[in-house]
Amino acid sequence: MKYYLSLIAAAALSLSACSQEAPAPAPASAPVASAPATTAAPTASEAAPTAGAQTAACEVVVEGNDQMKFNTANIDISKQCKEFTLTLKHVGTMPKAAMGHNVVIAKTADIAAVVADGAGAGADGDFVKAGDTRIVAHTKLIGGGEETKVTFDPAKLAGGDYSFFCSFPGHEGLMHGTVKLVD
Ligand SMILES: [Cu+2]
Repeated sequence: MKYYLSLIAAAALSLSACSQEAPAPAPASAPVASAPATTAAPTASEAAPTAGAQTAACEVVVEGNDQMKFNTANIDISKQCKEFTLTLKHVGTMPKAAMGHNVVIAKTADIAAVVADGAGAGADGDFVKAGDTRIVAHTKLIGGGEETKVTFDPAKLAGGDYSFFCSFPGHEGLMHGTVKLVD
């Protein structure tokens, strides 16, 4: 009985505390404010490894530079991904006409033909032949400081040996890597 009474008293106290004045919620907001702070920390530390551990997320950021290099040689895509987004960042400063980059995904065996046919499209055509069915996905051609992205269905990669590469004439030799579906 004593227990019940004290419960009721506590309830009454908290009720009156809540309904009466602002000071009651104020201390409550202090722990609330610290909660996002603690969740923000792990989020930030998760973000860092994302560049290397691409399998976890259904997206990847690939950087291209003025030295005609991508910053990765492998893109692993989880089979769980319904769609996959590839972001290309040109971290250099050279213009598109001189050092433009794109990312094209096609079968490794088709790279040479896709690049050769893409050359005719010119920079304005992203060095990609219009309607090229060998291409699974490709970004626009961009210059230094620019960024672009493309989203595609990873199921298209099933059962094949695929690569990503830049189809700017002369770049593929240095700018290519594998694209694999992983568990
Ligand atoms: Cu390039």
